[in-house]
Amino acid sequence: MSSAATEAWRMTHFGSPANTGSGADLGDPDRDGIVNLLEFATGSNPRSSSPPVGAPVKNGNTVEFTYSRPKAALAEVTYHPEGSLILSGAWSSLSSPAPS
Ligand SMILES: [Ca+2]
Repeated sequence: MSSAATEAWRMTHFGSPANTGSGADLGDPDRDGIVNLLEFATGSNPRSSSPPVGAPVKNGNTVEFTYSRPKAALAEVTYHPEGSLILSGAWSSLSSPAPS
């Protein structure tokens, strides 16, 4: 992915707008298991180990999953949350989050 917001984000964190090396979309220079594209999409710091993206929380009979979506990423990233009732089952789309 390459656009104005992602290039600016790479400049801020890696000193270059290029989608290569440490700043590549699938790079994980802080080795926290979260690739740069997901760090950008959820607003975490790609140069410092971050906790997992969101955490499911039981609320009555539902499970809520909350994650951050920075405004800069909303213009460039399409979010498609998916879920499964069993770990070995097929994943299916969940309701899309409301824009914010
Ligand atoms: Ca990372």
